Amino acid sequence: MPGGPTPMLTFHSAATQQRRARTELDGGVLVTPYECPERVDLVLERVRETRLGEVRAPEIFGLGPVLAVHDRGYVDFLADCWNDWQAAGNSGEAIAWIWPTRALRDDIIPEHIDGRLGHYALGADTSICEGTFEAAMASKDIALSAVSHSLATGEPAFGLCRPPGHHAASDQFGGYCFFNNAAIAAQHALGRGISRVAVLDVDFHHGNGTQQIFYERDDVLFASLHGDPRRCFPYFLGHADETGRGQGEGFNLNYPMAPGTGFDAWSRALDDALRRMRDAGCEALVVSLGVDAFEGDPISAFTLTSDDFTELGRRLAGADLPTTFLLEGGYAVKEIGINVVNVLSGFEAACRAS
Ligand code: Q9C
Ligand code: ZN
Repeated sequence: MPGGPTPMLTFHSAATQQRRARTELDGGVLVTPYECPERVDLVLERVRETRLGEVRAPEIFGLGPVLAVHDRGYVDFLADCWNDWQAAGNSGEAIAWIWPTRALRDDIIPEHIDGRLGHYALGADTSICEGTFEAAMASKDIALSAVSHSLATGEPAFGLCRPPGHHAASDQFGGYCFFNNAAIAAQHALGRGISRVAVLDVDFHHGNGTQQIFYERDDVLFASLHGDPRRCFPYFLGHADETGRGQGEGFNLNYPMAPGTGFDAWSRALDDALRRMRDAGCEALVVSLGVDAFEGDPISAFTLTSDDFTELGRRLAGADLPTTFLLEGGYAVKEIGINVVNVLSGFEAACRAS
């Protein structure tokens, strides 16, 4: 075709920046969150600078696709949390501080906002502030728009999601995530004539939320490459022996790796995951694209280089599936645009070459 295939579309919305949290509990102090709105500006700038392709606003999908993977009470909690927290007379941002841990009951959801926060939070790292729900709504619309475009055209698409999603479980937020964008997109794909979808999570952290949502299902193959939970967030999920349950047995693949892991070992895990996706007959691919496996990431511990991200893109193109990239983590803010767009242009270059 003259001029080659259609360049990759990026879906973006300024509404993702309505979340501007001021506080993250980190090392016993409240710091400015690593997951900051500038991340989106820099990725967008790089998309434009490299002429990756057109940037489009998302369509509005409402709550239907959210409720297909998240609990109704959880979604209501997120919608009301900031108001309820303020109404209780608090001056700072909403931070969970007590949980239904092993010695307590978790079957009665408290009425008080402090108790509700503990019920619906998986950690204390993620504060809820004004605009959080609105940003999470925009983020899932971006994911849904990207996957819809990819399935309709067969072309790859990039969802510039923020906040990220892969730590969000069916009824819990944390790890900077509220709605599980990748899970929402994968579920949406299944409603559109795809019978099995692969979610490949290359973020440094284990995608605990995506794993939990699909753990007993065989229509979504979830594979995650991540820092060993013995030493890395989220600490309590992501071990290699978590392979799925019931119908889902064999459809959850974890590749935990030691801090310090570089592209050699990391890409062997990647190739194995890609082979398993092929063997399982997956018909579409959703990539949870965190770039915090980067050597310069301030809160992560792998040593991938910017060039390694280009090679990652090339290898993903080898799967030869309709592919949707959704932004997850990546906190080396100065390099985030280069690293994300390297994956996307590596993918495009490999598609053009074949
Ligand atoms: N304040 C994603 O990459 N926080 N989330 C560790 C403690 C948890 C990362 C630092 C890291 C969550 C989407
Ligand atoms: Zn991460």
